[in-house]
Amino acid sequence: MLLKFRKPWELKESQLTEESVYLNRRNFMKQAALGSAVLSTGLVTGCDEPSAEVTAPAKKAATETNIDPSAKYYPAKRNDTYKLDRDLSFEELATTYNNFYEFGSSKNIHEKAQALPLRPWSVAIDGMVEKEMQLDIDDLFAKIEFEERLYRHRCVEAWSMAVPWTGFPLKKLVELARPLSSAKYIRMETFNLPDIASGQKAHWYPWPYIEGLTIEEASHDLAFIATGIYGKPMPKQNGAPLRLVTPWKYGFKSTKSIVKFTFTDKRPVSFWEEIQGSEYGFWANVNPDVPHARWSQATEQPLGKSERVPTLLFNGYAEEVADLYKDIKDERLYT
Ligand SMILES: Nc1nc2c(c(=O)[nH]1)N[C@H]1C(S)=C(S)[C@@H](COP(=O)(O)O)O[C@H]1N2
Ligand SMILES: [Mo]
Repeated sequence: MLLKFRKPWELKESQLTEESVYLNRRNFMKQAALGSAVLSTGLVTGCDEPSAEVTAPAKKAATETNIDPSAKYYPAKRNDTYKLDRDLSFEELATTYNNFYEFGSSKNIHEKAQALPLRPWSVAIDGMVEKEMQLDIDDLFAKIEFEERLYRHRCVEAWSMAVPWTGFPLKKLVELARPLSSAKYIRMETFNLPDIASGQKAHWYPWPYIEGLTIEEASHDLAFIATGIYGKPMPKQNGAPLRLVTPWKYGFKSTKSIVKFTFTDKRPVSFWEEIQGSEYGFWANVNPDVPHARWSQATEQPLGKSERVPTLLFNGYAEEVADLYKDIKDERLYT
Protein backbone atom coordinates (compact mmCIF):
# COMPACT_ATOMS: atom_id res chain seq x y z
CA MET A 1 0.00 0.00 0.00
CA LEU A 2 1.15 3.50 -0.65
CA LEU A 3 1.92 5.94 2.08
CA LYS A 4 -0.73 8.58 1.72
CA PHE A 5 0.56 11.28 3.98
CA ARG A 6 2.76 14.24 3.31
CA LYS A 7 6.32 13.67 4.40
CA PRO A 8 7.87 16.06 6.88
CA TRP A 9 10.51 17.01 4.34
CA GLU A 10 7.83 18.20 1.94
CA LEU A 11 6.87 20.91 4.37
CA LYS A 12 7.96 24.42 3.66
CA GLU A 13 11.15 25.46 5.36
CA SER A 14 9.19 28.04 7.30
CA GLN A 15 7.09 25.25 8.81
CA LEU A 16 9.96 23.04 9.81
CA THR A 17 12.77 24.73 11.62
CA GLU A 18 15.92 22.98 12.67
CA GLU A 19 19.18 23.63 14.37
CA SER A 20 21.33 23.11 11.32
CA VAL A 21 19.43 25.67 9.27
CA TYR A 22 20.88 28.20 11.59
CA LEU A 23 24.40 26.89 11.17
CA ASN A 24 24.21 26.13 7.47
CA ARG A 25 21.09 27.05 5.59
CA ARG A 26 22.07 25.08 2.51
CA ASN A 27 21.97 21.82 4.42
CA PHE A 28 18.23 22.06 4.54
CA MET A 29 17.89 22.03 0.77
CA LYS A 30 20.28 19.08 0.47
CA GLN A 31 18.39 17.21 3.10
CA ALA A 32 14.98 17.94 1.57
CA ALA A 33 16.22 16.60 -1.76
CA LEU A 34 17.69 13.47 -0.18
CA GLY A 35 14.60 12.83 1.89
CA SER A 36 12.16 12.80 -1.00
CA ALA A 37 14.53 10.71 -3.12
CA VAL A 38 14.56 8.04 -0.45
CA LEU A 39 10.81 7.91 -0.12
CA SER A 40 10.19 7.86 -3.83
CA THR A 41 12.44 4.84 -4.30
CA GLY A 42 12.68 1.95 -1.93
CA LEU A 43 10.66 2.81 1.11
CA VAL A 44 7.15 3.39 -0.11
CA THR A 45 5.96 0.02 1.03
CA GLY A 46 4.71 0.89 4.48
CA CYS A 47 1.54 -0.35 5.99
CA ASP A 48 -1.52 1.80 5.81
CA GLU A 49 -1.78 2.69 9.46
CA PRO A 50 0.27 1.95 12.53
CA SER A 51 -1.11 -1.33 13.77
CA ALA A 52 -1.53 -2.59 17.28
CA GLU A 53 0.93 -5.31 16.35
CA VAL A 54 4.01 -3.19 16.68
CA THR A 55 5.46 -5.76 19.02
CA ALA A 56 5.22 -8.58 16.49
CA PRO A 57 8.64 -10.21 16.09
CA ALA A 58 10.77 -8.63 13.40
CA LYS A 59 10.38 -10.13 9.96
CA LYS A 60 13.60 -11.32 8.41
CA ALA A 61 15.25 -7.94 8.14
CA ALA A 62 18.55 -8.49 6.42
CA THR A 63 20.37 -6.52 9.05
CA GLU A 64 22.44 -7.07 12.11
CA THR A 65 19.17 -7.32 14.04
CA ASN A 66 19.24 -11.04 13.25
CA ILE A 67 22.53 -11.56 14.99
CA ASP A 68 22.07 -9.00 17.74
CA PRO A 69 22.71 -10.94 20.97
CA SER A 70 19.91 -8.95 22.63
CA ALA A 71 17.30 -10.01 20.05
CA LYS A 72 16.06 -12.69 22.47
CA TYR A 73 14.59 -10.01 24.76
CA TYR A 74 12.12 -8.85 22.09
CA PRO A 75 9.26 -8.24 22.00
CA ALA A 76 9.06 -7.25 25.66
CA LYS A 77 5.86 -7.03 27.64
CA ARG A 78 4.12 -3.70 27.31
CA ASN A 79 3.71 -1.54 30.42
CA ASP A 80 0.39 0.24 29.92
CA THR A 81 0.91 2.94 32.54
CA TYR A 82 1.59 5.65 29.98
CA LYS A 83 -1.08 6.02 27.31
CA LEU A 84 -0.92 7.84 24.02
CA ASP A 85 -3.47 10.39 22.86
CA ARG A 86 -2.50 9.84 19.19
CA ASP A 87 -1.54 7.23 16.61
CA LEU A 88 1.87 5.67 16.67
CA SER A 89 4.19 7.01 14.00
CA PHE A 90 5.11 4.77 11.11
CA GLU A 91 8.19 2.71 11.83
CA GLU A 92 9.53 3.58 8.37
CA LEU A 93 9.51 7.26 9.29
CA ALA A 94 10.76 6.99 12.87
CA THR A 95 13.74 4.93 11.67
CA THR A 96 14.65 7.02 8.61
CA TYR A 97 13.98 10.58 9.74
CA ASN A 98 16.59 11.04 12.44
CA ASN A 99 18.74 13.50 14.29
CA PHE A 100 22.17 12.02 14.95
CA TYR A 101 24.76 14.69 14.29
CA GLU A 102 27.61 12.21 14.76
CA PHE A 103 26.68 11.01 11.27
CA GLY A 104 25.88 14.42 9.78
CA SER A 105 23.39 17.23 10.23
CA SER A 106 20.80 15.94 7.74
CA LYS A 107 17.86 13.78 8.76
CA ASN A 108 18.88 11.12 6.29
CA ILE A 109 21.74 9.45 8.18
CA HIS A 110 20.30 5.97 8.68
CA GLU A 111 22.62 4.32 6.15
CA LYS A 112 25.74 6.08 7.39
CA ALA A 113 24.88 5.06 10.94
CA GLN A 114 25.18 1.37 9.99
CA ALA A 115 28.97 1.81 10.28
CA LEU A 116 28.71 2.01 14.07
CA PRO A 117 30.07 -1.21 15.67
CA LEU A 118 27.76 -2.35 18.49
CA ARG A 119 29.88 -5.17 19.95
CA PRO A 120 31.89 -5.15 22.03
CA TRP A 121 30.15 -2.21 23.76
CA SER A 122 30.94 -1.27 27.27
CA VAL A 123 29.24 1.21 29.53
CA ALA A 124 31.16 3.03 32.24
CA ILE A 125 29.53 4.11 35.49
CA ASP A 126 31.85 6.46 37.31
CA GLY A 127 32.24 9.58 39.42
CA MET A 128 30.42 9.88 42.76
CA VAL A 129 29.36 6.26 43.15
CA GLU A 130 30.17 3.65 45.77
CA LYS A 131 32.22 1.72 43.25
CA GLU A 132 33.06 2.66 39.67
CA MET A 133 32.10 0.04 37.10
CA GLN A 134 32.69 -0.91 33.51
CA LEU A 135 29.82 -3.05 32.27
CA ASP A 136 29.63 -5.13 29.15
CA ILE A 137 26.36 -4.24 27.44
CA ASP A 138 25.11 -7.83 27.33
CA ASP A 139 25.89 -8.32 31.04
CA LEU A 140 23.96 -5.14 31.79
CA PHE A 141 21.00 -6.27 29.68
CA ALA A 142 21.00 -9.64 31.45
CA LYS A 143 20.63 -7.92 34.84
CA ILE A 144 17.61 -5.78 33.95
CA GLU A 145 14.15 -6.74 32.80
CA PHE A 146 12.90 -5.05 29.63
CA GLU A 147 9.46 -3.57 29.10
CA GLU A 148 7.75 -1.68 26.30
CA ARG A 149 6.27 1.80 26.66
CA LEU A 150 4.42 4.06 24.25
CA TYR A 151 5.76 7.61 24.51
CA ARG A 152 5.42 10.88 22.64
CA HIS A 153 8.65 12.52 21.44
CA ARG A 154 8.85 16.27 20.72
CA CYS A 155 11.88 17.65 18.92
CA VAL A 156 12.81 21.26 19.62
CA GLU A 157 12.56 21.76 15.82
CA ALA A 158 8.76 21.30 16.19
CA TRP A 159 8.31 17.85 14.66
CA SER A 160 7.10 14.99 16.82
CA MET A 161 6.46 11.29 16.85
CA ALA A 162 4.85 8.65 19.03
CA VAL A 163 6.72 5.36 19.30
CA PRO A 164 6.92 2.10 21.25
CA TRP A 165 10.27 2.04 23.04
CA THR A 166 11.67 -1.05 24.72
CA GLY A 167 14.06 -0.74 27.62
CA PHE A 168 14.06 -0.06 31.35
CA PRO A 169 13.55 2.89 33.70
CA LEU A 170 16.75 4.90 34.18
CA LYS A 171 16.18 4.66 37.94
CA LYS A 172 17.16 0.98 37.75
CA LEU A 173 20.56 2.03 36.47
CA VAL A 174 20.80 4.67 39.22
CA GLU A 175 20.09 1.94 41.79
CA LEU A 176 22.71 -0.30 40.23
CA ALA A 177 25.24 2.56 40.31
CA ARG A 178 24.67 3.36 44.01
CA PRO A 179 25.49 7.08 43.86
CA LEU A 180 26.92 8.87 46.89
CA SER A 181 24.62 11.41 48.52
CA SER A 182 26.90 14.17 47.23
CA ALA A 183 25.97 13.33 43.62
CA LYS A 184 23.35 15.70 42.22
CA TYR A 185 23.49 15.08 38.47
CA ILE A 186 24.10 12.35 35.91
CA ARG A 187 26.22 13.27 32.91
CA MET A 188 25.78 11.00 29.90
CA GLU A 189 28.37 10.70 27.17
CA THR A 190 28.09 9.30 23.65
CA PHE A 191 30.92 7.55 21.77
CA ASN A 192 33.63 9.58 20.08
CA LEU A 193 34.68 7.76 16.88
CA PRO A 194 35.42 10.33 14.15
CA ASP A 195 36.85 7.67 11.82
CA ILE A 196 33.50 5.89 11.84
CA ALA A 197 31.06 8.73 12.48
CA SER A 198 32.11 11.37 9.97
CA GLY A 199 30.00 14.08 11.59
CA GLN A 200 32.51 13.99 14.43
CA LYS A 201 35.16 15.30 12.05
CA ALA A 202 33.28 18.61 12.09
CA HIS A 203 35.52 20.28 14.63
CA TRP A 204 33.18 23.20 15.30
CA TYR A 205 30.95 20.87 17.34
CA PRO A 206 31.98 20.05 20.94
CA TRP A 207 32.20 16.25 20.61
CA PRO A 208 31.39 13.94 22.22
CA TYR A 209 27.64 14.58 22.62
CA ILE A 210 26.92 15.19 26.31
CA GLU A 211 23.60 15.35 28.12
CA GLY A 212 22.61 15.57 31.74
CA LEU A 213 19.77 15.23 34.20
CA THR A 214 19.40 15.83 37.91
CA ILE A 215 19.38 12.61 39.93
CA GLU A 216 15.79 13.46 40.83
CA GLU A 217 14.81 13.63 37.16
CA ALA A 218 16.74 10.46 36.40
CA SER A 219 14.94 8.67 39.22
CA HIS A 220 11.51 9.65 37.92
CA ASP A 221 9.65 6.66 36.56
CA LEU A 222 9.18 8.32 33.14
CA ALA A 223 12.93 8.66 32.51
CA PHE A 224 13.74 5.64 30.37
CA ILE A 225 16.75 3.94 28.86
CA ALA A 226 15.61 2.64 25.51
CA THR A 227 17.34 -0.38 24.01
CA GLY A 228 14.82 -1.02 21.26
CA ILE A 229 11.90 0.36 19.30
CA TYR A 230 8.89 -1.23 17.55
CA GLY A 231 9.48 -4.49 19.38
CA LYS A 232 13.04 -4.95 18.06
CA PRO A 233 16.56 -4.05 19.14
CA MET A 234 17.34 -0.40 18.54
CA PRO A 235 18.42 0.47 15.01
CA LYS A 236 21.79 2.20 14.99
CA GLN A 237 20.31 5.42 13.65
CA ASN A 238 17.98 5.62 16.67
CA GLY A 239 20.82 5.31 19.16
CA ALA A 240 21.76 1.66 19.65
CA PRO A 241 22.64 -0.01 21.87
CA LEU A 242 21.15 2.27 24.51
CA ARG A 243 19.82 5.82 24.59
CA LEU A 244 18.04 8.11 26.97
CA VAL A 245 14.32 8.91 26.57
CA THR A 246 12.88 11.83 28.56
CA PRO A 247 9.53 12.39 26.87
CA TRP A 248 8.63 15.59 28.77
CA LYS A 249 11.77 17.34 27.48
CA TYR A 250 12.81 18.41 24.02
CA GLY A 251 14.29 15.58 21.99
CA PHE A 252 17.88 16.76 22.10
CA LYS A 253 18.03 15.70 25.75
CA SER A 254 17.45 12.06 24.67
CA THR A 255 21.07 11.28 23.99
CA LYS A 256 21.96 8.27 21.89
CA SER A 257 24.51 5.45 21.99
CA ILE A 258 25.67 6.15 25.52
CA VAL A 259 29.10 4.91 26.67
CA LYS A 260 29.39 6.60 30.05
CA PHE A 261 27.20 7.64 32.99
CA THR A 262 29.04 9.95 35.38
CA PHE A 263 27.54 10.87 38.75
CA THR A 264 28.62 14.36 39.73
CA ASP A 265 27.82 17.39 41.86
CA LYS A 266 28.41 19.74 38.90
CA ARG A 267 25.66 20.49 36.44
CA PRO A 268 26.79 19.04 33.10
CA VAL A 269 26.98 21.41 30.15
CA SER A 270 25.21 19.60 27.38
CA PHE A 271 26.18 19.51 23.71
CA TRP A 272 23.59 22.00 22.44
CA GLU A 273 23.99 24.21 25.47
CA GLU A 274 27.70 24.48 24.71
CA ILE A 275 26.96 25.39 21.08
CA GLN A 276 24.20 27.92 21.74
CA GLY A 277 23.30 28.22 25.41
CA SER A 278 20.92 31.13 24.82
CA GLU A 279 18.67 28.80 22.79
CA TYR A 280 19.24 25.36 24.32
CA GLY A 281 19.37 25.23 28.08
CA PHE A 282 19.93 22.49 30.62
CA TRP A 283 16.26 21.97 31.53
CA ALA A 284 14.63 22.05 28.07
CA ASN A 285 11.16 21.08 29.28
CA VAL A 286 8.47 21.23 26.58
CA ASN A 287 6.20 24.26 26.90
CA PRO A 288 3.98 25.56 24.07
CA ASP A 289 3.88 29.05 25.62
CA VAL A 290 7.63 29.57 25.65
CA PRO A 291 8.93 30.06 22.10
CA HIS A 292 12.36 29.08 20.92
CA ALA A 293 14.50 32.15 20.19
CA ARG A 294 13.72 31.77 16.47
CA TRP A 295 10.34 30.01 16.23
CA SER A 296 7.12 29.27 18.08
CA GLN A 297 6.73 26.06 20.07
CA ALA A 298 2.90 26.33 20.16
CA THR A 299 2.29 23.54 17.64
CA GLU A 300 4.15 20.60 16.16
CA GLN A 301 4.20 18.48 13.02
CA PRO A 302 3.70 14.79 13.79
CA LEU A 303 5.75 12.62 11.41
CA GLY A 304 3.50 11.28 8.69
CA LYS A 305 0.50 13.50 9.42
CA SER A 306 -0.77 16.31 7.26
CA GLU A 307 -2.00 18.52 10.11
CA ARG A 308 -0.03 20.23 12.83
CA VAL A 309 -1.29 19.65 16.37
CA PRO A 310 -1.06 21.76 19.53
CA THR A 311 2.00 21.11 21.68
CA LEU A 312 1.22 20.17 25.28
CA LEU A 313 2.84 21.44 28.48
CA PHE A 314 5.64 19.00 29.41
CA ASN A 315 4.66 17.27 26.16
CA GLY A 316 1.53 15.95 27.87
CA TYR A 317 3.34 14.63 30.98
CA ALA A 318 2.69 17.62 33.29
CA GLU A 319 0.71 15.57 35.78
CA GLU A 320 3.67 13.25 36.23
CA VAL A 321 6.61 15.67 36.20
CA ALA A 322 5.52 19.24 37.02
CA ASP A 323 6.31 18.71 40.71
CA LEU A 324 9.96 18.13 39.93
CA TYR A 325 10.24 21.84 39.11
CA LYS A 326 7.96 23.54 41.60
CA ASP A 327 10.77 24.82 43.84
CA ILE A 328 13.15 25.90 41.09
CA LYS A 329 13.28 29.68 40.76
CA ASP A 330 15.10 31.99 38.36
CA GLU A 331 15.95 29.28 35.87
CA ARG A 332 14.99 28.90 32.22
CA LEU A 333 12.98 25.72 32.67
CA TYR A 334 11.50 25.64 29.16
CA THR A 335 14.26 26.38 26.69
N1 LIG B 1 24.27 11.41 20.42
C1 LIG B 1 23.23 12.09 19.92
N2 LIG B 1 22.03 11.96 20.50
C2 LIG B 1 20.96 12.63 20.01
C3 LIG B 1 21.09 13.50 18.90
C4 LIG B 1 22.37 13.60 18.29
O1 LIG B 1 22.58 14.33 17.31
N3 LIG B 1 23.41 12.87 18.83
N4 LIG B 1 20.00 14.22 18.47
C5 LIG B 1 18.91 14.43 19.44
C6 LIG B 1 17.71 15.00 18.86
S1 LIG B 1 17.75 16.65 18.46
C7 LIG B 1 16.55 14.28 18.73
S2 LIG B 1 15.11 15.01 18.24
C8 LIG B 1 16.54 12.84 18.96
C9 LIG B 1 16.07 12.12 17.71
O2 LIG B 1 15.92 10.76 17.94
P1 LIG B 1 15.43 9.82 16.76
O3 LIG B 1 16.37 10.00 15.61
O4 LIG B 1 15.46 8.44 17.32
O5 LIG B 1 14.05 10.29 16.40
O6 LIG B 1 17.82 12.32 19.31
C10 LIG B 1 18.56 13.14 20.17
N5 LIG B 1 19.75 12.45 20.61
MO1 LIG C 1 15.58 17.28 18.27
